[in-house]
Amino acid sequence: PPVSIIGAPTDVGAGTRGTRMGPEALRVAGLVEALAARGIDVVDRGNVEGPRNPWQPPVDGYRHLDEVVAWNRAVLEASTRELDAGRMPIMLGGDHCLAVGSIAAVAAHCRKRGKKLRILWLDAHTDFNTSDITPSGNVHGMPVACLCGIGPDALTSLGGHVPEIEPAQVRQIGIRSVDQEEKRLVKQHGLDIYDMRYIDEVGMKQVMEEALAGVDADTHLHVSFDVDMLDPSIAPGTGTKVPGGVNYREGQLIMEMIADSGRMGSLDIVEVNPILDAGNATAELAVDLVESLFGKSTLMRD
Ligand code: DIR
Ligand code: MN
Ligand code: MN
Ligand code: MN
Repeated sequence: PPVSIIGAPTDVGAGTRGTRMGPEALRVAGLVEALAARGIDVVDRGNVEGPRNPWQPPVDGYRHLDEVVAWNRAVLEASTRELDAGRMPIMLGGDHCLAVGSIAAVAAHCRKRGKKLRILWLDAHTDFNTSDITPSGNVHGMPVACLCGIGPDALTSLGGHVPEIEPAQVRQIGIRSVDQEEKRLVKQHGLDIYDMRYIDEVGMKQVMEEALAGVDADTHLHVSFDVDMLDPSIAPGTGTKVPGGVNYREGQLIMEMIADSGRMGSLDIVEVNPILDAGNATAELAVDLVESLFGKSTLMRD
């Protein structure tokens, strides 16, 4: 399908500032041109707008909740518009709190069309914290819980359907940092987690086969790509780096196998923080991986 780029330049959900520059970093790295060069009909819709980052400590376990809600509302509206027009939204973050809005839009779209929804959550973190257990108050550590109906009303009911998704629809890949209480919660809710140990043990090919199992012609695949899934040695431009991440070849294989499925209907690229980067290496790597996500491969394969 045709593609629409939506920028969401904010860091209100994070504990380090700078992801507000993520959309521009990805544009400067040539995202739009790379997609156009693959023959894709791509339009850059520019950026949605929202409140400035007030840079305050958490209140009742949330940092900047009102601002997070406002940005997510803007992302929800912009994503819904593209999905209604039959286009594939690519949301450029911004921090990962914005996936509440992008995925709420996709979930509503799937309910309307009677489509199954599968979410691939590519991340070092499970992002399943709540205000009671969060070590930081940063909402970018909470979006999966919010989408599953656990969180503040303003976020869980943003799209008008609670919960927006079931844990069984989610596959998390690249995980290696889960907070103590968060571990209990993801286990309790039965999230399907492919952590780095499992990737080491069975290899990325088997991981992706398992994560994509059951994805069929009636499935809308949403990919939520937090660049901190990648090893910090190749992706230093992000705020919460964790050693021992997905390497370059594993990253390419993830994207190529998603492309082979032919079912991706929406994408988030989040947590790119050019302030922390080596040049613009992380955005450039993200663009390289997105090219694979859209079918660029070394040879023709069948
Ligand atoms: C940590 C970090 N689990 C938190 N989370 C991040 O603050 O909740 N998620 N960085 O992407
Ligand atoms: Mn994340
Ligand atoms: Mn992360
Ligand atoms: Mn994060």
